[in-house]
Amino acid sequence: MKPVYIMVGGFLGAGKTSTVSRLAQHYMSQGKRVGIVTNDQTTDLVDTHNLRSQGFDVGEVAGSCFCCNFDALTSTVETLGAGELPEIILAEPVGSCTDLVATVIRPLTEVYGVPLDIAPYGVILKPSHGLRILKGDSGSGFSPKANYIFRKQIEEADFVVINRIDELSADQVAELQSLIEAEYPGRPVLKCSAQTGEGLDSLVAMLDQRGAFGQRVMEVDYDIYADGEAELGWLNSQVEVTCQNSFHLDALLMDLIARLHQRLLQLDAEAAHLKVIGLCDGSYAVANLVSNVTGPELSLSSSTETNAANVVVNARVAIDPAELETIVREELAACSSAINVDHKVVSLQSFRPGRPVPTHRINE
Ligand SMILES: Nc1nc2c(ncn2[C@@H]2O[C@H](COP(=O)(O)OP(=O)(O)OP(=O)(O)O)[C@@H](O)[C@H]2O)c(=O)[nH]1
Ligand SMILES: [Mg+2]
Repeated sequence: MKPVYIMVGGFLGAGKTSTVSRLAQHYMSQGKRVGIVTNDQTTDLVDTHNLRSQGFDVGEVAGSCFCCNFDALTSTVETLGAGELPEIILAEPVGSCTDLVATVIRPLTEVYGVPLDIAPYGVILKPSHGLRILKGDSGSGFSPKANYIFRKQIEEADFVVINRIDELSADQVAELQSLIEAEYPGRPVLKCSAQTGEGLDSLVAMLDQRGAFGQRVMEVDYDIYADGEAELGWLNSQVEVTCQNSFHLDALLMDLIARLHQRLLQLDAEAAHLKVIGLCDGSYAVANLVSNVTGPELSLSSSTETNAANVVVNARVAIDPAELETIVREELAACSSAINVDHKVVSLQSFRPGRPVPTHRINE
């Protein structure tokens, strides 16, 4: 049997990692061997720490996206499993990438030497930005160029998943569905909650289908795509937090996210996704901000008091990266001093993503 390759696409903060985790649990509960590949423009990935902490076999492509470093994707796939490729490979591309059918799926079929069974390509739709972007609201939080990426992601999908239905009204789900169907006909629309697991069965059934999938190659204006991606300030950082007494890990992460949220609101700088993971002694917590209107959320509580933690911060915000770095450094200092803990920034990278230059592009 060829390993099944399942790529879970979607915009920054849409719920890709949460969905990958659900799918991995599902396939492992069926006795299947599962491997995951995460991806980011630089090192120190919250997603990798998060998925590894859940016990999954995770390989990481850090430093460039799957499309621009296709060989790193395939060589990372080959590190998964103990000497034998997993039966299920789940891959999460960077949430600001598009054109993945032409630059990843087709090359996996036509260039890569290892035969894979490629599942239909699904894109997770993020309601907070999706509703505003699909309705054409000028106040989507991002510029038309970033919105272009969001739309292109849906255009190339075999199917679309409206995520977070646990917090949407029936009217909101229906509105999103009709907006998707009107603009992108022919893509089945699933409704799921990666948080509660609702709709997972229909997602698995969709991923089991085979046929004319992974073939929606499209025209992409790489100038608009590059400008849209470069609008985002990107920051990854790893921080050591220590204290003579103990502190609440969850409270520290939530305070940091809440402070950063306030700063972004003051600057009218839209968060695409701010995520922090705190790790200590086998315990971990995750806090997120997926849009300025949504507000901070503790997506995973550790309920832990500790005197030392490793905190990883990943921020993707429509702001100048130097300004983002200043804000993150200031708020790390502020939330540390508020509870009398010491913090040391061990590593920090902030930048705008460079122009995407795919290794392969098969678009006929
Ligand atoms: N309420 C609710 N929250 C969700 C759901 N799916 C994901 N989230 C939350 O949304 C946030 C982002 O989820 P992720 O799975 O990290 O999103 P992502 O697409 O992997 O994000 P990036 O990798 O940064 O692009 C987290 O706080 C999740 O807990 C859902 O179905 N319902
Ligand atoms: Mg993710």
